[in-house]
Formats: sequence, C-alpha cells, structure tokens
Amino acid sequence: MNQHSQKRKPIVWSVAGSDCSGLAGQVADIRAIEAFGAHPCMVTTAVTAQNSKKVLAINPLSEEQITAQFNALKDDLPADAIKVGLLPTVDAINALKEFLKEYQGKLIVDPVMVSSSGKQLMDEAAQVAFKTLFHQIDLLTPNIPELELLTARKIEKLEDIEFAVDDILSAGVKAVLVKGGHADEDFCADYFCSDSLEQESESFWLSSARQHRDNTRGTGCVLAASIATAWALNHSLKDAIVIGKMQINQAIEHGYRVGMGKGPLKPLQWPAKQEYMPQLAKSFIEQDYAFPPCADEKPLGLYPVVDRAQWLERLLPLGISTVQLRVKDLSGEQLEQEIKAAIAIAKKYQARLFINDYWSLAIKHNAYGVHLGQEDLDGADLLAISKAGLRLGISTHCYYEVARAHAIKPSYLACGPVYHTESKQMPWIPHGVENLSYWVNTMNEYPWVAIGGINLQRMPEVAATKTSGIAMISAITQAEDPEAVTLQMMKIIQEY
Ligand code: 3NM
Repeated sequence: MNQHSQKRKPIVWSVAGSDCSGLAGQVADIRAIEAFGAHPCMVTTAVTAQNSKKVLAINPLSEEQITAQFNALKDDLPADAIKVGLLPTVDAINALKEFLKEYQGKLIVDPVMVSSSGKQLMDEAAQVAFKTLFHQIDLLTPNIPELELLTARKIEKLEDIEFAVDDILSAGVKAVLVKGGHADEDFCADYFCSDSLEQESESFWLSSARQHRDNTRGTGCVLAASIATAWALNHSLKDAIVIGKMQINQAIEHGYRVGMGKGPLKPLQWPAKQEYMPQLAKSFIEQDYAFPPCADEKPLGLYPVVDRAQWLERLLPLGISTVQLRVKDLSGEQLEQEIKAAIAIAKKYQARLFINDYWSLAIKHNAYGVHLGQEDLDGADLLAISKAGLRLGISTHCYYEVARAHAIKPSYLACGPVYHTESKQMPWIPHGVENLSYWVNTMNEYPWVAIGGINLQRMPEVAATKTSGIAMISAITQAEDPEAVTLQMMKIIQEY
C-alpha cells in the first residue's frame, strides 16, 4: 500500500446511474464497495426510474452536471479505483474522458448497454463514442450480448468469445472479463484475457457451480464493483477477479425478494467459504482429476523439506511422518538414485514422502506423492500422476493460485510464505498467521501445509491455526542440533 492509502480507507468511485428501486446501479455498487470496507463515492450519470419489473426512464444528466461531481470529488476524495457502469449519452462519455485526462489510476468498466428486460440503456451515438475510451480501460466486463454489440460479432461457440475478446484487446482495452462465458446448465464460466496489464498476456476460465436462484438483480454491478474494491485494496487484478467471483457466489446465495419481480443479490463481508471459491483453468475443458487423500487418518504434522535422502535416516526415526525431498542441484543418474534412496527409506519408516517437482521419477519409483509449485503445473502430466495413484500437494500464494489449485483438487494445499524466508526467492509479501488461518478455515475440505520462515519460536502460533502440516527447511537443516529441534517442534504440535 502507498502511504496515502494506509492512512485512510481506500476510496472507490461508482460512475453509474442511480436506481430508485435499490436493486442495481449505484445502490448495488455501494453495497459491494462497503462490504469490503472501502468508502464509496458516486458520480451519477443518469437518474433512472425503474422497479423490479422494468426500466421506465433513464433521465441522463448533462455533461456539466456530471463534470461538477468529478470536480467536487477529485481533490478531496481521490479514487483508489473507479468502477464505471451506465454511460447513457455522449455527454456522459465526454465528462468521463475529460476527467480521465488527469486520472491515471485503476479503471474498471462494466458496459451497461441493454437492461435485462431488453431496454436500450445507451443511445446509438454513445455506443460509438464509448469505444474512444477503450485505451484507458484496465478491465472491461461485458456479458455475451454486450460483447456481441461491442464487436458486431455473433457469439455461438467458445472460439467466438476468444475472437471477440481479441478484437477488444486490439482496440486498446488492457484486459477483458466476459461474464457467464458459457450458458451451461450446471456451471457458470467467465473468460479472462489480458494483453499487457500487470503481466504478460494471459487467459483463463473461471467457473463455479451455477446457483439456480431468482434474486440476481445487480450481478454485473456487484461483480465489477467488488473487483474494483479488491484491486483498490492492493490485491493484484487477477486476485481481485477471483475475489469478485467469490463475492458474487456469496451475494447470490443471500439474494432476497422484495418487489414483484427479481430481487437483488446481497454482497456481504469478505467471502470465507470453500463453496464460494471458483475453479480457475487455462482451458475451458478441464480434466477431472482425482488424487488420493493424504491426511485422513492423521494430520501431516511436522513436515521437513530436505535436499538429500540421508536426512530421512536422521529424521524419520524421530517419528516424523511426512517429509519432502526437494533436490535442486542434481540431475541424471545422481538425481534418480537420490529419489530412489529416499523412497526406500520412507517406505521402511512408513512415512509420507513427497517428491518435489520430479513427478515422472516419482511415478517411476512409486513414491507416496508429488509436490508441485504453480510454475511446475503447466509442464506436469497431472493425469499421469493421478492415474498412478500418487498424492499431489500444490503450493499457493494468493487467491488466483488457490483457485487454480482448486480446479485440480490436490491431496493438500500449501500456503506460503507465512513469514519471511531466506530459503527461496519469491515476490510474495509474507501472509502472517491471520491469512494462514483464513485459508485453513475457508478452504476447509483440504488439508493445509504452512511453509516459509517457520521455526521453533513461531511454532505455537502456527500450530494454533490447526493447519494439518507445518513445513520448513532451514529451521531443521541449519540447526546446530537438527534432531533436538525437530523433537521440540513435534512436541509443540502435539499440544495443539
Ligand atoms: N516454498 P524455510 S517458502 C520451499 O511459500 C518454500 O511456497 C515456499 O524454507 C512457499 O523454512 C519455502 O527455510 C522455503 O523458510 C521454506
């Protein structure tokens, strides 16, 4: 966080239409922004007259009226992120364009073009002028009809979505999230593709079980406003998208009926249930893997990560039941011999040995399991690991990575770095035990393994999170008396 935002609540602006029914538009935005603890500001572009059944009037504000609101806010309540919704006229677009000459911050635009009841919300001239904003938009969140309107393409199959998104990216938008990318009965999939934002170009599908509920007014507003708010809170954009989707799943579950038609969804505080977590995959068709459980009978416990098989001869006789072989400096025959030796020792002591990275050697020599980092997931044959019956552990560091691992359904998830570590170079800010605890309680059908900077002194607070496994390298391998410290740490874990 920069110093300014540390001193005050983050501010998120909703530049959109008011909705007298309190179902969508700025009311939905405000609810979503406040639910995540940020302060909402409003720049109203139109005073709409609508109810739960239909939109009766748009009543756009003039360029001067909209500009006056931007001017009132810009110095006193500057935005950490802006969510734009309804821009009904060229006037509204011009007012926003003028303001954007000064604003260089985060900008998410939900192109509100046609209401769910079919009323055109943006006039023809505005639809054309809208495209002149493209090069300033960080994330555009159209649904399929909006994507069709914006690109003049008919979307009939998955590839059509990808082509249409390419058109929008070529026109200058930095990233696109297409909502409800595939109208399947049982699940709801969104497609994300970025060109240049925060990282190299990339794309993924984000899917969740479809909730068949009626009270879903304001879904698009809540999603874009939640993403803007999570981004304003300094999550990465990809994490903010996963968090936004979690909020949507939670808010739809808590939707309520109020008028004669559809009621609104209800955003609540930070989502913290596994059922809200979407599954993130690089392609639409994903494999349904099945990895055996690894902690059903007893928790993983103290989990040393070592670089040579001989460590197992020292640690396993002490009662250690989970261990990882993480070799970074061997190859060829030497590597294979090391892996074979470790597997043999682990079998002798009936310990759960995970081989880091070298999944094909782990399969070949029938190891208990494989541990993979996110960067190793692309190159690994997960189906082969699953078919061979090996357990799988996956490292995660953020929401995006948890969603990605969740699509694979591994035997355990690792959360790191909990504290600063000298043993591995990583871009991540340490989680602390609060975040570790959040993950253990949220994704509670998985056993969790805590890793990163854990030592004897920190052991009680880590063990108190009830994480299944507690992993470390240096606290054991660089200790003066590794056996003694191992026994002390095991004793602390037993007390929790
Ligand atoms: N993975 P130490 S942290 C191998 O966060 C590893 O994914 C991490 O070593 C992650 O116990 C880490 O010496 C290093 O801090 C752990």
